[in-house]
Amino acid sequence: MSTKRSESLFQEAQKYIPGGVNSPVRAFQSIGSVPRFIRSADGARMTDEDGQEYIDYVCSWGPMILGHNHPAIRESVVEAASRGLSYGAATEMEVRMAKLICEMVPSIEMVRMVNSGTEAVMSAIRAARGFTGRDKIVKFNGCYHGHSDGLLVKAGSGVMTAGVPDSSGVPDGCTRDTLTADYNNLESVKELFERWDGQIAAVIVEPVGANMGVVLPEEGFLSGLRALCDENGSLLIFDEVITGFRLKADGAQGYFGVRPDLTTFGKIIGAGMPVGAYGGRRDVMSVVSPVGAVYQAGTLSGNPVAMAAGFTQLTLLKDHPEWYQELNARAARLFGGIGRLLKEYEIPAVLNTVGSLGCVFFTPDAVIDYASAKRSDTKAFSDYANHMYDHGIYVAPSQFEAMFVSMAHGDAEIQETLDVVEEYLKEK
Ligand code: KE4
Repeated sequence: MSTKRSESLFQEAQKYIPGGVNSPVRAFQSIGSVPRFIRSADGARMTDEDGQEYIDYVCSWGPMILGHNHPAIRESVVEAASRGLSYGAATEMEVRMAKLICEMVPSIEMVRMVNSGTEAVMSAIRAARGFTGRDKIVKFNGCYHGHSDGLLVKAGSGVMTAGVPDSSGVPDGCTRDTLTADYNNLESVKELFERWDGQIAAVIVEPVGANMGVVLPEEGFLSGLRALCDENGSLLIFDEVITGFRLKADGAQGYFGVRPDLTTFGKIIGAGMPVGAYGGRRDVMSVVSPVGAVYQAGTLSGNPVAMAAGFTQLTLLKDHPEWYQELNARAARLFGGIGRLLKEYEIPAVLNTVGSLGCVFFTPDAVIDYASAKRSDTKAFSDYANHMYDHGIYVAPSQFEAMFVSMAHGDAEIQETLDVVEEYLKEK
């Protein structure tokens, strides 16, 4: 499979863009191969600049749940763009989008559009701090909530102390109020509430961890967080940038039946256009400017062209709840097939899946949190991923990401993928 054009573009790109990419994971560093420069995409497939076609399981990291280049979404973008790209003024489409999100997700009484998941999380945390008058927040090791300073944090020396920066350029002061706990470990959260009694504004969690690979919440974990926040007067924030509108129309909160106070969205909500949002309880959202004292703003927030894309995708999902059963059934066929092959060829690997999200961890042990995820054999993953790329299957170029299945992945794509996986595993 030729990567000549991608290689030359990558060389050129590195002269002008740090690492040659506009987001680090796209550099394919962790699998040590040439990042494929994509030229076009349609349905479940993408074509790179060398003319190679791939079945795509990244789906732009989640947004393309209905597949690439969906005709209704494309037409809505073209129509909106024909009337202008941006006005910096209120538009009817923003009202329709906000109303639709509130209709689809019962916990959302009010919502504010922003331009990325990072911005959604940063703003939700500010609103939680403004509403509670408290400074501390709790996040979980292995969960990623975008690149705002206060969330680029890792566990401090003593787990009871504040987080320490997990990126250079982030002053200690920015992470001093960020406490870290372990996913699926309610005890580690209880200890923080005891140590920082009355000071914790919010707990933020990915209701399904999807940035350490896919890690499912164990029975009672999410409801336990709900109870702890209620007992301590703190807010529960679900970061549904990945799970929102994916697991169900009302996301992971609907799927697991736990109601957060605030939710952050991204990805699917924009259908591939740069859109994020945060929303939830009316009393909490009422602290946000210009109504309340929590400032948050954005030149292109609610951009009419981006709203058209997101509104069309969300409307299609709302009007076709049966698509979730179909999507999850297709994903089950794919992941079930991979699971059977791993077993048949006695590969030391585990498969974590939920709905149309999945991840193969090259470790023989259960992966239930960041520490267990990190025990995976990333060399084995890299070997597997490169085989998949070389045989026309585009998986995430990192062990610590997810596979995304879309409504455009049909039996043909699933069978083709399983054939490539089997070809790889039987050589092991
Ligand atoms: P963005 O700022 O990248 O739109 O969203 C940040 C974010 C927030 N919360 C969750 C749960 C997320 O998964 C993300 C971003 N996800 C990554 C993929 N793991 C984006 C890919 C990338 O960084 O290029």
